Amino acid sequence: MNPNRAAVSFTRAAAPAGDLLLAEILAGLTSRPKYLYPKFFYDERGSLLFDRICELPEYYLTRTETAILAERAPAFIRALGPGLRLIEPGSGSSAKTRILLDAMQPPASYVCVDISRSHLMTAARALTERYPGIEILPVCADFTQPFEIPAGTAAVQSTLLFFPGSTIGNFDRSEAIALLAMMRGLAGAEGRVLVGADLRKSPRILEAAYNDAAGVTAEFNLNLLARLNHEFGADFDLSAFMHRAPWVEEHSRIEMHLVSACRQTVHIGGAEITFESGESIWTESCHKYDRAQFAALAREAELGVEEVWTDKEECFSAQLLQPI
Ligand code: AVJ
Repeated sequence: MNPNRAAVSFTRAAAPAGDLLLAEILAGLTSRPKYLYPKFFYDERGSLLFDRICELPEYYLTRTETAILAERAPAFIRALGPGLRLIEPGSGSSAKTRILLDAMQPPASYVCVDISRSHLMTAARALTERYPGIEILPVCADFTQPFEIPAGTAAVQSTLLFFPGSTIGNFDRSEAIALLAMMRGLAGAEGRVLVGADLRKSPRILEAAYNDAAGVTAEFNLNLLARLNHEFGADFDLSAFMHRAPWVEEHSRIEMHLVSACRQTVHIGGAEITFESGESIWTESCHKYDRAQFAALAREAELGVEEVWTDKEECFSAQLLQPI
């Protein structure tokens, strides 16, 4: 009998959050340029496709970050001692988090926050089995909106906000600062924020990572349209849109787009959306920073860089931040 079983309250995670908001979708599709938020990628199939992206030879991010964390995180986590509360916005399958959970000393808790309910629940169940000494507290929420942290039963001595994967790169400057400030607030004056940030590098390497030879990233991007067809009875013809992911130097980011191959009209939620040939839906930005740019960003959120953990090639960084 697992003593923490009762602590994993799946009803707590039952608040509506993962469901697409038609209003948000239509606002994006009727604006110029057309856009959809990357959070919409993560339905069940999208979450699974993202997990496959993480295994691709070209997608160096996950494997590099995992190696950095494996090297640096255990000693850091152990030094924080018992009573640690780990909070992760956008936890997905929580794969990398296990490196941290392995080093945590009971009593401790892990608040995993994700927009994809099925993915969150599967991960939370597995973690409850694997970590009987850690209270697992899943929250199904869109972390770009206010969400509540469940109280839990373990006494909290310190809080670590964990935001890996370069998810921070999906947000433009003001949104990224707001998110970092939100995390600083949750961490508290004595807490820490650990953020994974992909670093600027050769455009060739970056473009390969988002245009993989096996076409998984294209499938992930196009799945957004499949999702609109399923969930809103839209009539997107997936074969009439092309995945494009160029490096845009001026903004230091990869931009993911779905480009219309012809002039066409699509129906969704009672609206008619017309695409010119070559017109795109902007689905994601993946900003890449250098050390100084990231430190400046963090500073705007009143966070100082305590340490930067990186790999030999300085491909990826884990930025350990503290309130200033
Ligand atoms: C989940 C935001 C880290 O920006 O690299 C992967 C998403 N998009 N391939 C990223 C993504 C296309 C990914 N993050």
